[in-house]
Amino acid sequence: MKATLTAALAGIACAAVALATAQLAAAAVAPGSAPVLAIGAAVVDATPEPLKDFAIRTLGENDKLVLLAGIGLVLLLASALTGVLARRRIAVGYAVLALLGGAGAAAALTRPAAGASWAVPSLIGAACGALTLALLMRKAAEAPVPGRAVDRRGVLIALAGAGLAGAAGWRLSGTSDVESAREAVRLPAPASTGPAGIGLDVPGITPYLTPNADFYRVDTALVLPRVVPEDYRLRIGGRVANELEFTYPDLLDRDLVEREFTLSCVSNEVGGVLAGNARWLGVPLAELLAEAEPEPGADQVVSRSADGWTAGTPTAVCTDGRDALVAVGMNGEPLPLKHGFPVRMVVPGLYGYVSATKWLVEIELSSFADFDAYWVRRGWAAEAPIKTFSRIDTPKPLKTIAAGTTAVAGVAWAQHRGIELVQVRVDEGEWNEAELAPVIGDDTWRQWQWAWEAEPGRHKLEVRAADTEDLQTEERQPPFPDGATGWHSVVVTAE
Ligand SMILES: Nc1nc2c(c(=O)[nH]1)N[C@H]1C(S)=C(S)[C@@H](COP(=O)(O)O)O[C@H]1N2
Ligand SMILES: [Mo]
Repeated sequence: MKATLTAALAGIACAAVALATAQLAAAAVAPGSAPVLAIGAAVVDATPEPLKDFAIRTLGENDKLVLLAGIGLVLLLASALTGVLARRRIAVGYAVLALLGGAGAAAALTRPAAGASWAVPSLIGAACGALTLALLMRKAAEAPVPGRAVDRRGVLIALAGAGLAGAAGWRLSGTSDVESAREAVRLPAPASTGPAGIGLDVPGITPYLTPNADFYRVDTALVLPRVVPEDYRLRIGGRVANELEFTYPDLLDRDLVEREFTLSCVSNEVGGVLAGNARWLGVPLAELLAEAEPEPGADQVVSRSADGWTAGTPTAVCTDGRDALVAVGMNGEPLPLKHGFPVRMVVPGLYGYVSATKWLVEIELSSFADFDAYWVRRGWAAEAPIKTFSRIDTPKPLKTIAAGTTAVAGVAWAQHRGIELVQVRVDEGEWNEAELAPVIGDDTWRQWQWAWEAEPGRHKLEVRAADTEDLQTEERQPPFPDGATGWHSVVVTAE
């Protein structure tokens, strides 16, 4: 029993050494090339749509953490079992390490941003794991001994060494250098500043401008891509007359514009919070495209991130006069790392997955016929204008409130069409018109409020909005494939 336990620990120690040395090697190659991250990313890409949707819905921003913890737990159990089996037949241990190294290398090589060197960390890890196994499980000198003798002190040393190497690798492949580069950035003053909206002041309402720290985050990146401004290049190519390339200072030296508008995610459910309103600073995308001169028929602007994610935006939308930006700033700061530092795209009126590429490194003119972007390949709509949405932020669902005058308030959005009307009703009665906050244009969300004389009892509140043309539809639709529809409702009790 005790020998089995030691063997299990030895298995875990070998896996830990393999992963730690791989992490250390990945710090030199690219953070995404570490085997667990590469396998995790491959799993994310291969996960069927309904499961991914379920994960985003139930786990929210913790989905990545849960995935990595899951992989970690599987590895822990598998390596313990391997250790036990390897004591009888050491070849089992070598085979599992080879399998793990091969899987890690293969997963790393299939990452869109990978070069041949991305296989190296997994292979180094597997080799170091195998060496550790050979050292820990020596042939027992005196026969007959059932299986090999496991070097117990060696196991502890291996575990400690793996801990140190892993911590060093993790630190080195982290983002602290990008963080300090970001802190050193001084953004120039905008050449053109748009109007600033003013919010309604109702307790519990979503603020008009979303602070960066509260801004929703959605992306496929398990580790934040590390893009330092010093090495930054934005390439514009594909079907254009002039290929262009810009450094980060090139972009900052241009006439920057600052505009407020709302970004929202296609995965947002009815009542969901995957939207934010910010002040974006950047270069008008239309200017860059005009200099590149797209060829006729190049109807899709494909934007690519440092980690190989892609979005496809209609060229016509990018050049129709709206504030489509190659953005460098968000609410007066350089873009936060999570939101695409140093450069991202943002286009008012389209869901993020077809327009808002973070860690932007390439703009390629193509056509919708020739290229499907990341989520389009997975069945989501190729063109995705934002659907009219309205939400009750206060009172909160299932709250007990005091009967009498109660502020019912929230936000509504229909970017680039604009919100014209918001209505609220109680218990499916008459619709009441809400008071709307003044807005600066059609591209930002609009706060609203309505004073409700709440009678004691349980009530259902419902909201709906209208843009310049249509009333928001009551028909419930899930986010897939082009955005959710339906009215948001909350049930509260007044006492
Ligand atoms: N590189 C990259 N950019 C990306 C994504 C991504 O997965 N990778 N996701 C997009 C999606 S689906 C949305 S809704 C927005 C969200 O931007 P935010 O995280 O800054 O709110 O980013 C977009 N840009
Ligand atoms: Mo999204």
